[in-house]
Amino acid sequence: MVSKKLRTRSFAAGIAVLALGLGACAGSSGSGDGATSSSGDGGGDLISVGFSQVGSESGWRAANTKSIQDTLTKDAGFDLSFSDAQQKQENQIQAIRSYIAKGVDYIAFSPVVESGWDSVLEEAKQANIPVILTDRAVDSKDTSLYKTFIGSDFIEEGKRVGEWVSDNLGTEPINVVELQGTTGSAPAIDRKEGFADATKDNPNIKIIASETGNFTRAEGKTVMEGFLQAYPDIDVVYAHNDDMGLGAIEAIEAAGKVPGKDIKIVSIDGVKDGMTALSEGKISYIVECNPLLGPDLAKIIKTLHDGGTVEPRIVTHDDAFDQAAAKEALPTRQY
Ligand code: GYE
Repeated sequence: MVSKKLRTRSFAAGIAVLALGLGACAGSSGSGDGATSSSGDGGGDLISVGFSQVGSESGWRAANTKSIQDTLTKDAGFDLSFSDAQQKQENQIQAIRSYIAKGVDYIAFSPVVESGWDSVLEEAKQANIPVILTDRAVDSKDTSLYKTFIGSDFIEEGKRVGEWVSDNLGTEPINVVELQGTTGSAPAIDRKEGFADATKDNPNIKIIASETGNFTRAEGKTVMEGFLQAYPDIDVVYAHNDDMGLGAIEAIEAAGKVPGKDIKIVSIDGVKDGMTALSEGKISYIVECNPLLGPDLAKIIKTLHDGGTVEPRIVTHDDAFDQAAAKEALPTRQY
């Protein structure tokens, strides 16, 4: 699958990657390449951008939304239209269609699931509006339907959690339950795959149950309640994001067990509440997923607008934290 290949082709990290990703070539040839500018030469014109957000399901999403809204401001040269799809693909398709009808200069969106985007992306292409994928991937085979995909390497995130579990908890037999993200979403698919891959050769690790909690705290809690009833011998919870891990903590405590002792929790994101629970010993390990994509998105759009080109895949940098590292990092965390 083309998009899979692109996704696993990860480069070095962060800013360095972005610098590589953005080929500054204002005034270079390739006039047909994307950058539909708003009328005229656009001296003081704002660049209009339609952004379709997944929803407001998690702390990560809140930080991501804030980063985009705080960066794509009028002062910075953007006219941002923003919509929240409440985790529904049909709402996102509708929002994208409305941006096409409005004739925005650029469309950016974080696709709730991987499949089912070809026709609306084709419509954007026909309208000559460049599309930028942020945060999550699509599985469209025709990669000319979007200019670039910027975001984390989710397989790598799942792998890093799996490796930590294998090295630190898998030294004796353990039963793991998995709280998956939204069914069909790139981070749910990839984080599952990465973890499974990193733990498959350790015979001590058994994944005894895996269900979606839709990336929300409430659903994470409900699914964990079910797991606790069905399986008396859970050792580790692997949550695809902090919010579901936090929901699991509530369920574990309500069942009279101690999170971090009786049942260990590992997760992905590194949002404030997750990092706080980590520093308190309730979570054991978190791999970060950087939500601050606004500045990079702004740079990509400006580059395209100036006639430059961008790499088809731009991977953002993620750290990882154990309990001691979380204590140290918390005071200066931005989100
Ligand atoms: O990890 C989760 C959010 O797509 C990376 O979506 C994002 C994920 C994030 O709901 O908290």
